Amino acid sequence: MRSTTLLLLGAATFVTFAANAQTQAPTEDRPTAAASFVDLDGKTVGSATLMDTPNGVVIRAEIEGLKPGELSMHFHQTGQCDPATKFESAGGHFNPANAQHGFMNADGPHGGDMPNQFVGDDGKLSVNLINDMITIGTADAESQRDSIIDDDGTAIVIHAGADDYQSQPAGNSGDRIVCGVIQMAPK
Ligand SMILES: [Cu+2]
Repeated sequence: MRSTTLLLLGAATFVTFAANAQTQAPTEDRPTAAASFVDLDGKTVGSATLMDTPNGVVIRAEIEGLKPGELSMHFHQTGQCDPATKFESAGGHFNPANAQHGFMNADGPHGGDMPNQFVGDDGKLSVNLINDMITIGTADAESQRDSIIDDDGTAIVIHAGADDYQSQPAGNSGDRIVCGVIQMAPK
């Protein structure tokens, strides 16, 4: 009799613990990632943090030493930022869905497309946006989000000019001037 009571108590404790873990899982287990940006001289000019959410990836970034005005920023398909190649090493836009480039394109956009950004007179860019086409977790068929964490990595590339949101393949956005490789945060 006594041992049965103890067993029941043990089972009840376990059930309570399991229920708590399940409630907390969605926020605690969200993956995060980061990037360190370099310019064409290979100098570090800023950093970004990426946070997965149920609705896309929040990107926060601080970059300095830029020319004031409008410029563009995309995810590119390869996680290699080699200044010697003028960041051509990062490949084309992240685009596993084989869409066309641009928010103005009925057959677009690329998963890596993002809105233009503005650099202040102090040469600093402060980014806080959500890209709802991607995930840094597992690709999600239901939401049609593709994971940017793949075999050859992914990079964020900043171009010298604004994206016109329609020209192929990259919005006529000018030279690649800053690049950062996405690194998964350790678990
Ligand atoms: Cu680009």
